[in-house]
Amino acid sequence: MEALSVFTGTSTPLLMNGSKERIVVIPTYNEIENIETVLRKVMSLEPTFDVLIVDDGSPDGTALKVKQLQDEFGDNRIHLLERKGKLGLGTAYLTAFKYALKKGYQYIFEMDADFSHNPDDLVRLWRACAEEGNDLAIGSRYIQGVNVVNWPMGRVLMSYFAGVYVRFITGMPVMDATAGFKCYRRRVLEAIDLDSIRFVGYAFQIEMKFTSWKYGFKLKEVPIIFTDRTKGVSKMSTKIFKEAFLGVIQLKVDSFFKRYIRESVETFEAIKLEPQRS
Ligand SMILES: Nc1nc2c(ncn2[C@@H]2O[C@H](COP(=O)(O)OP(=O)(O)OP(=O)(O)O)[C@@H](O)[C@H]2O)c(=O)[nH]1
Ligand SMILES: [Mg+2]
Repeated sequence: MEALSVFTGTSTPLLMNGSKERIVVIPTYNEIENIETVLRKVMSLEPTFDVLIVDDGSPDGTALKVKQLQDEFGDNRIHLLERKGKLGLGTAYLTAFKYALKKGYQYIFEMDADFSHNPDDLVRLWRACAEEGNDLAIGSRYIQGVNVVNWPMGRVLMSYFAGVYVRFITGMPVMDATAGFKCYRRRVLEAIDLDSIRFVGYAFQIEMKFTSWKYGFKLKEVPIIFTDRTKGVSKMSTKIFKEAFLGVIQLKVDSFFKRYIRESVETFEAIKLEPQRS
């Protein structure tokens, strides 16, 4: 049954079935070696973070393990969306964002399952939004030197120069454009037309930051240390790389023809509000 919503005068409905604060979206494909440890770690954090796993039919039984942990922690703390096949990171996140908005979450996080992102940093990302008034906090590898552990030099250079390239083409002042460790305030995801987001890989991460920035939201890079996965297999491919390379130019060109007007905004002093519809 649909949750009843009460309009509060802001863009955020209060759900009658209990509005929740924080949810961490973790897309998974064959992460059986990491999933239990990462879920237990997130469940132990203070303040509490709920989790939404989007599993793309992992043949290694990742979803089954998630269900066992749901029995232990409750399906109101660990949520699971199962999709039939490997449909890509971008659509996994978009499906998850819609789910999290519908459930009433205020802060929605992106994190990988493979411990490249340290779950303890979720608290720092949340604080950057909740206490410092930012709308999108980005766990950044390149804001204080280069903080990448155990990646081959070629991959570090590619990732670093991807950021330089994105800044050069788009003008967006973000050092780590492909970062996938983030905290969104819900109003960012409410403002963006999620169905218009078209990229799936690293370009998806760039597109979400670029669109948030164009809408005038406050982005903040929070320094993190990124560590290469020690368990499981990488899903990085040259297709993902090509999509990002050409996608950035496409994003910039399209932005000349697009108007970024927020239709539903909350009153917030740090943000210059667009005129609201009566
Ligand atoms: N649902 C879903 N999750 C995916 C898909 N591809 C990757 N993932 C997950 O997305 C997260 C990031 O993928 P990774 O393979 O770690 O990609 P990466 O960090 O660029 O590469 P490595 O660190 O080298 O593995 C992990 O939690 C993966 O399990 C996909 O098609 N669908
Ligand atoms: Mg990874």
